[in-house]
Amino acid sequence: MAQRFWLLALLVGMAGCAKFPEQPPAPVSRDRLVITLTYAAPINPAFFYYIAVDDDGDPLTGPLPALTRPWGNGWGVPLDERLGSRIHFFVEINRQSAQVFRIEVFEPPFTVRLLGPPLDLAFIPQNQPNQIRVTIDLRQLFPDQLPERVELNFISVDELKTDPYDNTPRTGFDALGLTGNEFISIPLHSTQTFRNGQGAVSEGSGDSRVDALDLADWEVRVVRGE
Ligand SMILES: [Ca+2]
Ligand SMILES: [Ca+2]
Repeated sequence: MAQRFWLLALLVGMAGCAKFPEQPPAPVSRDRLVITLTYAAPINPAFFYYIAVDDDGDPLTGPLPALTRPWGNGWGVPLDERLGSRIHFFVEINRQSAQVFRIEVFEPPFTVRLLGPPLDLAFIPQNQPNQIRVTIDLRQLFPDQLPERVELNFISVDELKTDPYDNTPRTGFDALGLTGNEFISIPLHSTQTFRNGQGAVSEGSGDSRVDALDLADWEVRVVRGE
């Protein structure tokens, strides 16, 4: 009886194998963005650091920070045709961790979908880091087809402004350009590195009231299929 049971178990096991062959692990995407952000002072874990991405193909629109009412999603302006602002994806870095989100509804309260953590997150140096390096899997954002280019902004804020009646302008922030109202347009067609100062947008320290929010330098490395 016991023998019969084992034979049956073996047969069931084999049937299981035949039905569900072991799948090789899905290959990790080789299409990536490696973004390095350097701040004027060590990162404050309580502050919010965003990499905002616009993929509409229009280099004249891009992610802008929310500096006055209405407060957008608390830190950025997901959609405003008059300002030329658009944010479709973003990475949020807070409390020493990072998550990637997609904005799904372009109306308040700007419903988002969590896509998961980025491929990699590093704080450099380990002690008192003033640099954040995020590696984004481009296929996590664009599973079907990569856009020709994306517009990026690096927006850091000391708090999320969520009170719609809050009339005080934002003071603790930084983003690209002297006023924060600039962004960069990065082509994705080949492996290339883009650095601060190469194009029209030059970012330096001294344009934020808070050193831990003051973006001093950036680098974007596009990696395609290596
Ligand atoms: Ca755009
Ligand atoms: Ca700055």
